Amino acid sequence: MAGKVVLHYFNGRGRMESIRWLLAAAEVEFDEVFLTTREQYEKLLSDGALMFQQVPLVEIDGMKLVQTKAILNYIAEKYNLHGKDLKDRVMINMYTEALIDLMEMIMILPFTPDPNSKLDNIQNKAKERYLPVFEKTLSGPPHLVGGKLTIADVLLLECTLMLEEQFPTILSKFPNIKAFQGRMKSIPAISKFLQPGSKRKPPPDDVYKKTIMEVFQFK
Ligand code: GSN
Repeated sequence: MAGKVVLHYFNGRGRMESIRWLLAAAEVEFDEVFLTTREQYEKLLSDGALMFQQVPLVEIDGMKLVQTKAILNYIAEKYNLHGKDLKDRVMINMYTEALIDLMEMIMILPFTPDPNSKLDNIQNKAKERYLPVFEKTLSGPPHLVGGKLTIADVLLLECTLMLEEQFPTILSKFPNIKAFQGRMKSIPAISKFLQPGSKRKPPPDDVYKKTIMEVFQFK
Protein backbone atom coordinates (compact mmCIF):
# COMPACT_ATOMS: atom_id res chain seq x y z
CA MET A 1 0.00 0.00 0.00
CA ALA A 2 1.35 3.36 -0.96
CA GLY A 3 -0.50 5.21 1.83
CA LYS A 4 -2.86 8.11 1.77
CA VAL A 5 -2.51 11.07 -0.53
CA VAL A 6 -1.33 14.15 1.38
CA LEU A 7 -1.64 17.71 0.10
CA HIS A 8 0.67 20.43 1.41
CA TYR A 9 -0.65 23.91 0.77
CA PHE A 10 -2.39 26.87 2.38
CA ASN A 11 -5.89 26.52 3.79
CA GLY A 12 -7.34 28.12 0.69
CA ARG A 13 -7.91 27.55 -3.00
CA GLY A 14 -4.92 28.84 -4.96
CA ARG A 15 -3.25 26.40 -7.28
CA MET A 16 -4.19 23.42 -5.11
CA GLU A 17 -7.93 23.76 -5.61
CA SER A 18 -8.03 22.07 -9.04
CA ILE A 19 -6.09 19.15 -7.53
CA ARG A 20 -8.68 18.88 -4.74
CA TRP A 21 -11.47 18.94 -7.35
CA LEU A 22 -9.84 16.22 -9.42
CA LEU A 23 -9.17 13.95 -6.44
CA ALA A 24 -12.78 14.42 -5.31
CA ALA A 25 -14.08 13.55 -8.80
CA ALA A 26 -11.84 10.45 -8.81
CA GLU A 27 -13.15 9.54 -5.35
CA VAL A 28 -9.67 9.55 -3.87
CA GLU A 29 -9.46 10.32 -0.15
CA PHE A 30 -6.76 12.77 0.85
CA ASP A 31 -5.33 14.46 3.92
CA GLU A 32 -4.18 18.05 4.04
CA VAL A 33 -1.32 19.75 5.84
CA PHE A 34 -1.93 23.50 5.87
CA LEU A 35 1.02 25.84 5.65
CA THR A 36 0.46 28.56 8.23
CA THR A 37 3.97 29.65 9.22
CA ARG A 38 7.27 30.52 7.59
CA GLU A 39 8.90 27.82 9.76
CA GLN A 40 6.76 25.09 8.18
CA TYR A 41 7.78 26.25 4.71
CA GLU A 42 11.47 26.37 5.73
CA LYS A 43 11.17 22.84 7.11
CA LEU A 44 9.80 21.60 3.77
CA LEU A 45 12.73 23.35 2.07
CA SER A 46 15.36 21.90 4.41
CA ASP A 47 13.82 18.43 4.07
CA GLY A 48 14.31 18.72 0.31
CA ALA A 49 10.59 18.17 -0.28
CA LEU A 50 10.10 21.08 -2.68
CA MET A 51 11.98 20.54 -5.94
CA PHE A 52 11.58 24.17 -7.02
CA GLN A 53 11.00 25.67 -3.55
CA GLN A 54 7.32 26.02 -4.37
CA VAL A 55 4.00 24.52 -3.35
CA PRO A 56 1.61 22.80 -4.25
CA LEU A 57 3.28 19.64 -2.96
CA VAL A 58 1.40 16.34 -3.18
CA GLU A 59 2.58 13.12 -1.57
CA ILE A 60 1.22 10.24 -3.62
CA ASP A 61 2.37 6.69 -4.38
CA GLY A 62 5.59 7.20 -2.42
CA MET A 63 6.52 10.34 -4.38
CA LYS A 64 6.64 14.00 -3.49
CA LEU A 65 5.19 15.74 -6.53
CA VAL A 66 5.35 19.43 -7.36
CA GLN A 67 4.23 21.52 -10.36
CA THR A 68 0.45 21.75 -10.50
CA LYS A 69 -0.06 20.62 -14.09
CA ALA A 70 2.24 17.61 -13.69
CA ILE A 71 0.32 16.62 -10.57
CA LEU A 72 -3.03 17.04 -12.32
CA ASN A 73 -1.87 14.97 -15.27
CA TYR A 74 -0.59 12.18 -13.02
CA ILE A 75 -3.91 11.97 -11.18
CA ALA A 76 -5.92 12.20 -14.41
CA GLU A 77 -3.86 9.39 -16.00
CA LYS A 78 -4.02 7.21 -12.93
CA TYR A 79 -7.79 7.48 -12.53
CA ASN A 80 -8.69 7.25 -16.19
CA LEU A 81 -9.76 10.88 -16.53
CA HIS A 82 -7.37 11.71 -19.37
CA GLY A 83 -9.11 10.30 -22.44
CA LYS A 84 -8.60 7.07 -24.35
CA ASP A 85 -5.73 8.00 -26.67
CA LEU A 86 -3.16 10.62 -27.64
CA LYS A 87 -5.64 12.66 -29.67
CA ASP A 88 -8.13 12.80 -26.79
CA ARG A 89 -5.30 13.78 -24.48
CA VAL A 90 -4.06 16.69 -26.53
CA MET A 91 -7.61 18.11 -26.71
CA ILE A 92 -8.05 17.60 -22.97
CA ASN A 93 -4.73 19.36 -22.35
CA MET A 94 -5.70 22.28 -24.59
CA TYR A 95 -8.95 22.75 -22.67
CA THR A 96 -7.37 22.38 -19.24
CA GLU A 97 -4.50 24.76 -20.07
CA ALA A 98 -7.05 27.38 -21.15
CA LEU A 99 -9.13 26.86 -18.02
CA ILE A 100 -6.05 27.17 -15.82
CA ASP A 101 -5.08 30.41 -17.64
CA LEU A 102 -8.54 31.82 -16.94
CA MET A 103 -8.65 30.65 -13.31
CA GLU A 104 -5.19 32.13 -12.69
CA MET A 105 -6.49 35.56 -13.68
CA ILE A 106 -9.02 35.30 -10.84
CA MET A 107 -6.64 33.56 -8.44
CA ILE A 108 -4.11 36.41 -8.48
CA LEU A 109 -6.70 39.16 -7.87
CA PRO A 110 -6.19 39.34 -4.08
CA PHE A 111 -2.48 39.93 -4.70
CA THR A 112 -2.86 42.69 -7.29
CA PRO A 113 -2.87 46.37 -6.24
CA ASP A 114 -6.21 47.44 -7.78
CA PRO A 115 -8.20 44.23 -8.31
CA ASN A 116 -11.48 45.97 -9.27
CA SER A 117 -9.80 47.54 -12.28
CA LYS A 118 -9.03 44.05 -13.62
CA LEU A 119 -12.56 42.63 -13.40
CA ASP A 120 -13.94 43.99 -16.69
CA ASN A 121 -11.01 42.60 -18.61
CA ILE A 122 -11.40 39.17 -17.03
CA GLN A 123 -15.12 39.13 -17.69
CA ASN A 124 -14.64 40.14 -21.31
CA LYS A 125 -11.96 37.54 -21.89
CA ALA A 126 -14.15 34.86 -20.30
CA LYS A 127 -17.18 35.81 -22.43
CA GLU A 128 -15.42 36.42 -25.70
CA ARG A 129 -12.39 34.14 -25.71
CA TYR A 130 -13.04 31.13 -23.48
CA LEU A 131 -16.73 30.42 -22.82
CA PRO A 132 -17.78 30.41 -26.51
CA VAL A 133 -15.36 27.53 -27.16
CA PHE A 134 -16.89 25.39 -24.41
CA GLU A 135 -20.45 26.39 -25.35
CA LYS A 136 -19.87 25.23 -28.92
CA THR A 137 -18.15 21.99 -27.91
CA LEU A 138 -21.03 21.13 -25.56
CA SER A 139 -23.74 21.76 -28.19
CA GLY A 140 -24.23 18.01 -28.63
CA PRO A 141 -22.12 15.75 -26.47
CA PRO A 142 -22.48 15.66 -22.68
CA HIS A 143 -18.71 15.84 -22.12
CA LEU A 144 -15.92 17.91 -23.65
CA VAL A 145 -13.81 15.03 -24.99
CA GLY A 146 -14.31 11.39 -25.91
CA GLY A 147 -17.87 10.97 -24.64
CA LYS A 148 -16.82 10.43 -21.05
CA LEU A 149 -15.80 12.32 -17.93
CA THR A 150 -12.28 13.78 -18.03
CA ILE A 151 -10.20 16.29 -16.14
CA ALA A 152 -11.31 18.91 -18.69
CA ASP A 153 -14.93 18.55 -17.52
CA VAL A 154 -13.91 18.75 -13.87
CA LEU A 155 -11.89 21.94 -14.41
CA LEU A 156 -14.64 23.48 -16.55
CA LEU A 157 -17.07 23.04 -13.67
CA GLU A 158 -14.57 24.47 -11.19
CA CYS A 159 -13.82 27.42 -13.46
CA THR A 160 -17.41 28.29 -14.31
CA LEU A 161 -18.47 28.19 -10.64
CA MET A 162 -15.54 30.50 -9.86
CA LEU A 163 -16.60 32.86 -12.65
CA GLU A 164 -20.18 32.93 -11.38
CA GLU A 165 -18.94 33.97 -7.92
CA GLN A 166 -17.41 37.08 -9.52
CA PHE A 167 -19.99 37.63 -12.26
CA PRO A 168 -23.30 36.00 -11.24
CA THR A 169 -25.03 36.26 -14.65
CA ILE A 170 -22.01 35.40 -16.79
CA LEU A 171 -23.52 32.14 -18.09
CA SER A 172 -26.84 33.68 -19.14
CA LYS A 173 -25.87 33.47 -22.81
CA PHE A 174 -24.24 30.05 -22.47
CA PRO A 175 -27.11 27.56 -22.03
CA ASN A 176 -25.07 24.49 -22.94
CA ILE A 177 -22.51 25.28 -20.25
CA LYS A 178 -25.30 25.89 -17.75
CA ALA A 179 -26.85 22.49 -18.60
CA PHE A 180 -23.40 20.90 -18.35
CA GLN A 181 -22.99 22.36 -14.85
CA GLY A 182 -26.28 20.75 -13.84
CA ARG A 183 -25.19 17.34 -15.13
CA MET A 184 -21.80 17.60 -13.46
CA LYS A 185 -23.27 18.66 -10.12
CA SER A 186 -25.47 15.55 -10.10
CA ILE A 187 -22.48 13.17 -10.24
CA PRO A 188 -22.42 11.73 -6.69
CA ALA A 189 -18.71 12.38 -6.01
CA ILE A 190 -19.01 15.96 -7.26
CA SER A 191 -22.28 16.57 -5.46
CA LYS A 192 -20.54 15.45 -2.26
CA PHE A 193 -17.61 17.82 -2.87
CA LEU A 194 -20.06 20.71 -3.29
CA GLN A 195 -21.70 20.06 0.10
CA PRO A 196 -20.68 22.12 3.14
CA GLY A 197 -18.02 20.34 5.19
CA SER A 198 -16.14 18.95 2.17
CA LYS A 199 -12.50 19.78 1.46
CA ARG A 200 -13.50 22.38 -1.12
CA LYS A 201 -12.18 25.77 -0.08
CA PRO A 202 -14.04 29.09 0.05
CA PRO A 203 -13.00 32.15 -1.97
CA PRO A 204 -9.85 33.83 -0.64
CA ASP A 205 -10.20 36.08 2.42
CA ASP A 206 -7.84 38.38 4.30
CA VAL A 207 -6.48 35.58 6.52
CA TYR A 208 -5.53 33.50 3.46
CA LYS A 209 -3.84 36.47 1.82
CA LYS A 210 -1.99 37.45 5.01
CA THR A 211 -0.75 33.87 5.54
CA ILE A 212 0.70 33.69 2.03
CA MET A 213 2.37 37.09 2.39
CA GLU A 214 3.97 36.00 5.68
CA VAL A 215 5.06 32.51 4.60
CA PHE A 216 6.75 33.82 1.45
CA GLN A 217 7.87 37.06 3.13
CA PHE A 218 6.27 39.12 0.38
CA LYS A 219 6.29 42.85 1.09
O1 GSN B 1 2.10 25.39 -11.08
C1 GSN B 1 3.01 25.28 -10.26
O2 GSN B 1 2.94 24.51 -9.31
C2 GSN B 1 4.24 26.16 -10.43
N1 GSN B 1 4.47 26.40 -11.82
C3 GSN B 1 4.07 27.46 -9.70
C4 GSN B 1 3.91 27.25 -8.23
C5 GSN B 1 3.89 28.54 -7.43
O3 GSN B 1 4.03 29.63 -7.95
N2 GSN B 1 3.71 28.39 -6.12
C6 GSN B 1 3.71 29.52 -5.21
C7 GSN B 1 2.61 29.38 -4.21
S1 GSN B 1 1.09 28.99 -4.88
N3 GSN B 1 0.64 30.25 -5.74
O4 GSN B 1 0.83 30.76 -6.65
C8 GSN B 1 5.00 29.46 -4.46
O5 GSN B 1 5.36 28.44 -3.90
N4 GSN B 1 5.71 30.60 -4.44
C9 GSN B 1 6.94 30.73 -3.69
C10 GSN B 1 8.09 31.03 -4.56
O6 GSN B 1 9.15 31.33 -4.00
O7 GSN B 1 7.95 30.99 -5.80
